[in-house]
Amino acid sequence: AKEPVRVLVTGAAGQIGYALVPMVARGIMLGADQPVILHMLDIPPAAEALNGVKMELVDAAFPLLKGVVATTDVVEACTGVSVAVMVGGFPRKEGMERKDVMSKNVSIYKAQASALEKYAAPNCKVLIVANPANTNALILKEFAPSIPEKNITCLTRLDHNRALGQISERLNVQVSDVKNVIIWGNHSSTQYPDVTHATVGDKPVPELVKDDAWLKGEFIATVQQRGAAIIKARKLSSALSAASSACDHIRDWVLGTPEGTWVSMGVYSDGSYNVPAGLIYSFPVTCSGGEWKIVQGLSIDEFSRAKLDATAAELTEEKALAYSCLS
Ligand code: NAX
Repeated sequence: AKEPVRVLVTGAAGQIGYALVPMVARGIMLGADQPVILHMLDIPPAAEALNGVKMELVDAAFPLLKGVVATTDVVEACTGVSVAVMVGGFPRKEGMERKDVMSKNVSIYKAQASALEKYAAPNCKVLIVANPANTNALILKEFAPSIPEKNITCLTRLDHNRALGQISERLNVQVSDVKNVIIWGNHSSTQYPDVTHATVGDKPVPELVKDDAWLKGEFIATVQQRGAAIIKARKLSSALSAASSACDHIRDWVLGTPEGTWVSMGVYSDGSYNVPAGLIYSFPVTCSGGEWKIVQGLSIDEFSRAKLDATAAELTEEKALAYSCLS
């Protein structure tokens, strides 16, 4: 039998946490043969709720779950973890300035970076879900210099999966038959959902949809605004789809992407596709042997170029705002 892997979920008393921890405990993230020990972190006002989640995990009697740590202590939470899913953060509240929200998250991610660097297992893989996801990931990277930058990523897989879902509904095909959409850039409304290289079977999606105006207009806007549409309908933000996509992200990263298929991940830019180096930016990636690689050589038309640049510009500005919160 395999040794258990320690998985950290921060913000575990929140609504994504509540959907995510049972998925991890059922082997959806790391595989049906991989035992896990869950480390759940939240802040003191949520400690009692966090303990309730722990009680439910015990009650669910998951065969793969070999232990649960529920704590408000960052050091205890980070100790020995090989996977860290960072869902906890400071939400934007009515009337708050962007800079104030950024400032709160910068201090959270700075502190958690240091704890992960000191106490996590070597080669720990980190996924940031909490918004602003790309920039929180960048801060974590900056304040955990001994964690390799290739180990720090942010979640855009939910946007990727939303794009797959929209194409499958439009073409009335199985979502599992749609492949190779791309989310470029920021997990925000400037993200660029790109189907230029997407396929169903061996056919290009643009040829099947035969409606360029829809692809360049409504499709993009629907994916970009999907988070807001869920809030409007549910009066709560996406949770089950976010949790499921976080499992997809880690699973593909650890176990590999299928031959001929890529996924979208927010990763540290090396300047590929003329995206400024030093941003955490969503790219198409393939994974193998526990490492991601940016898919190279895709053609970028003029329409796409402008979209890639616009979302990069937003991230450059967010980065500057984050840095201004440090001083
Ligand atoms: P909730 O408010 O339900 O849960 C957040 C939890 O984090 C709370 O229990 C809170 O006490 C905890 N928390 C706050 N500060 C903490 C800290 N310093 N350490 C540990 N825990 C802390 O939010 P939820 O709906 O679960 O969303 C969580 C985050 O995911 C938000 O930032 C949200 O914006 C972001 N999202 C990101 C998505 C993505 O695709 N990247 C999509 C879904 C989601 O909107």
